[in-house]
Amino acid sequence: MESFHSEKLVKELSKIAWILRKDVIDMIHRAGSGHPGGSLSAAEIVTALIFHHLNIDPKNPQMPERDRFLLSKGHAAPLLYAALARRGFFPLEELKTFRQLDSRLQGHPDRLKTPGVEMTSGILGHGVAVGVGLALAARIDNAKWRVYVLVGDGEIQAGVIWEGAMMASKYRLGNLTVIVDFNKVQLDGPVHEIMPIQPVTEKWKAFGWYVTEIDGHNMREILDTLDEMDNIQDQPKVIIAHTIKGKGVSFMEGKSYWHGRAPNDEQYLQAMKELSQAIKKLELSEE
Ligand SMILES: Cc1ncc(C[n+]2csc(CCOP(=O)(O)OP(=O)(O)O)c2C)c(N)n1
Repeated sequence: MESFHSEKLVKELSKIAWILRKDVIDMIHRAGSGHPGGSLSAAEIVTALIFHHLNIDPKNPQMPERDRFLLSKGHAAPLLYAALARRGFFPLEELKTFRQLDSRLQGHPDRLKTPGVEMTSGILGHGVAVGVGLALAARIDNAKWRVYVLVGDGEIQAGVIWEGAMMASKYRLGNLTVIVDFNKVQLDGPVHEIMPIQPVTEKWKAFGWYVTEIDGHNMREILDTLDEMDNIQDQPKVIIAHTIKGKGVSFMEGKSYWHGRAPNDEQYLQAMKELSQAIKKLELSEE
């Protein structure tokens, strides 16, 4: 696949993903609860969407022609909030209120509370079906906006995901793209042990979707694939993004223990040190 994205853009976006990881760890540590594993795994995907691919406007979050991004795996809320704040939807300072009573930034996303949040989520499994509804609405309105849904690999064990998948295929919803954060680990163990989803590519294909598999931490690949998906107009599309749960924090990587747990003070310092080092490394590679 030919890439039209400059090295500068790819590096800038990669760096933002790492900054969001620091935000996530900071928010969860401050709150004393939250979900680091599945937030860290999706950092590049969410960055590519919110900071580049989506047609959204932080000054006008309800702009009718905006693209819709649905965080179906709502427990990754800290990542979404950090991205929205850094993109200018609300003040960065507000991230400090994550999970506090009366904060706009609750433990799971609430579309009526937070600017830029398009779907209330946290109860897993609903994003694909909601995405189908929105994609049909866009079609009825003859509107150009697109719908993107981020789901977890454990999440797609839910039956309603596949009801949505059938319907998207029936109506050939070319304006709908699902991204599976395929980090191989769910709440309390490996996905393949709890309820295998493989062969995942074949499953989506059998449901009538256009499927592609990528490295979900490779910014250029993500950007190129999102562009490629725009060229496919006559069927729904799914990107299987291979990722690492807890990506970037050595002691969290690949561990279900870190699915929904806050680091203690010592772990927090270690995590922030590692993430800062990753950012330094990226910056040095720019020179
Ligand atoms: C319907 C429903 N059942 C159970 C839960 C509790 N829960 C929260 S996250 C999670 C695991 C999700 O795993 P996965 O989709 O792989 O998420 P990720 O690894 O990306 O964090 C579960 C079971 C929920 N939020 N909703």
